[in-house]
Amino acid sequence: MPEGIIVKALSGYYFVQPADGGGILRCRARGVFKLRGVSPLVGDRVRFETSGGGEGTVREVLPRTTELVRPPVANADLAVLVFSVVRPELNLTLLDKFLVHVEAKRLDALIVFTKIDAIGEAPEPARVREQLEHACRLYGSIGYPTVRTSALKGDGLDELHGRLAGRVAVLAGQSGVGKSTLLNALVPGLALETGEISERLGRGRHTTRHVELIRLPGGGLVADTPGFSQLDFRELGVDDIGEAFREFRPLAAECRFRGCTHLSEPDCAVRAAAERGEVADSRYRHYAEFLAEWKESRRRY
Ligand SMILES: Nc1nc2c(ncn2[C@@H]2O[C@H](COP(=O)(O)OP(=O)(O)OP(=O)(O)O)[C@@H](O)[C@H]2O)c(=O)[nH]1
Ligand SMILES: [Mg+2]
Ligand SMILES: [Zn+2]
Repeated sequence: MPEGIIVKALSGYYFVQPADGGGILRCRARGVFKLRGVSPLVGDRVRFETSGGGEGTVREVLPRTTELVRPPVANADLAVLVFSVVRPELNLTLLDKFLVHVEAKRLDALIVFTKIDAIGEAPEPARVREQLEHACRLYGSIGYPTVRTSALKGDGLDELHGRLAGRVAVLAGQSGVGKSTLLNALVPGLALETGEISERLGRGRHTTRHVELIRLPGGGLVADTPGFSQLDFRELGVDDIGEAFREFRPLAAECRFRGCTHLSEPDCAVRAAAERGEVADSRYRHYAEFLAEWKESRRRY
């Protein structure tokens, strides 16, 4: 049976790109769910049958290497966290929150800053430039690669091509940060729908409504996704939060207590490092905030 990859799921149809390079087929997949209890996801490698006229049926979903719930994508190995430096403005709390989820799913992360051409239009451009410098230095020092881009001017696109080649990547970010615009700039001829920022709210208007996997000219696949900014920690364990903060890991071994939460225990190496400025203030603060949020969500559900 031929194999392919689901590139889009819409109104009960799965759009399958055959592995042999043929045209995309529109498939149903009812039997798969009845037989094996799996709902196919974008990114799934599948076996399918053709029934003529560009239609077919998905018969089998092959084992997944990874599985994300939000956005719903299978087999991704790289999360591309997309943050604009203006409109909407840079939000490091949200960035750290995304990183916790990415680490818990054992995906690699790449941080992409967008709209660098528009810094001059910010109310305080110098402050934005400084924030961006700081963020690149901070996340670079923790081990996350960062790329500064402008889809409008073309900055950073070659670097991004290099980082995405051969990967199965998934874009994640708030509405309006420029995910679809970035993909349009990366792929000649691609015309994903993009939307203006709401003047009143200063955010995007949720233009992209479904997940779609795009093939890059340099090899590799990238999923465009609907923007989101609400993420909770309900499905994570308390350890997932601590371990997600990569730079805490070597320090935590030096804490007096095993299982130290780094909040108020004596002889805590993480807190000491934060006090000395060796762990960034924002990172330690977000860690403590997320832990409190996690406790609160456990109490409520
Ligand atoms: N100046 C400038 N504007 C940009 C850039 N990239 C995107 N934009 C603008 O940002 C707005 C939102 O872009 P989209 O690509 O629709 O954003 P998105 O992240 O896909 O949003 P959702 O689909 O709603 O999640 C549009 O008005 C774009 O023109 C850029 O590099 N520079
Ligand atoms: Mg979009
Ligand atoms: Zn500690």
